[in-house]
Amino acid sequence: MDTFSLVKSMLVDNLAAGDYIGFTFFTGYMSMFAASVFFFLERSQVDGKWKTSLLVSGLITMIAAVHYFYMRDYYLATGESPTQFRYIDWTLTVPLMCVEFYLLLRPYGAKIQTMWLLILASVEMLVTGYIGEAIDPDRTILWGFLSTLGYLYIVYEATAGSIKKLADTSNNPNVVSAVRMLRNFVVIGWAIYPIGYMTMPGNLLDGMFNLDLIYNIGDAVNKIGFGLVVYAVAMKSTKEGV
Ligand SMILES: *C/C=C(C)/C=C/C=C(C)/C=C/C1=C(C)CCCC1(C)C
Repeated sequence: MDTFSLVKSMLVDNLAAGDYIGFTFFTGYMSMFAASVFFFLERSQVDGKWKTSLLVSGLITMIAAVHYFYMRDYYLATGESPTQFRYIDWTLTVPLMCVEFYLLLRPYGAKIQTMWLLILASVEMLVTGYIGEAIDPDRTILWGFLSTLGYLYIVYEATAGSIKKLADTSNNPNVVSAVRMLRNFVVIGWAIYPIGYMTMPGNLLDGMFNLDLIYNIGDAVNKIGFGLVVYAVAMKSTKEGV
């Protein structure tokens, strides 16, 4: 291969017209990248106690952007799901999303133990999901079920457990509404992932949708959305001086 075609093949030039799955890999990458720049730069606008939260928002989208960079190329080169990259990304970003809850509620008595339990549940959810997708695809339903237990624990914490209780007793309306919005992302936005998973061969929605399409949309909505909620509460609190 001559240098020109080599360079050309390295620069992804094979996004076919009508490849809407590839399209979402590109927009996922670019929107996540742009969101990171935004969150990092906006850190200077918010009060000191919010800076870590905004940093974490930016790290979540940045880690995702880097993985989308690779996932996009992997998908274009092979036409297959970049399952490994996907799960590496999630194993880093989902625990960081759990950290966002903790950071919001730390001033109101959130315990570090609560954060670790959320992280543990998210890792359980992702490890079992990965096994079902990549290692033991003959038993996707069993692994999907085990994964759902971890997910339900996080949903429980956010809707009725200590996260919810701490938010209620915080007496800070900004924090209450931010936690409520993050909870909605977890309950509604994250529920899109098991739907993607169930489109795998042999599972309940076998072939009904494309798994990558669902995961890509879910990632952009949830990761950027989470960051924007945190950004909004940080700006509002900074302006109001609370
Ligand atoms: C930024 C990435 C996020 C928020 C990823 C979230 C992923 C999930 C909530 C995945 C959940 C799954 C189940 C509940 C069951 C089937 C297997 C999974 C891993 C797709």
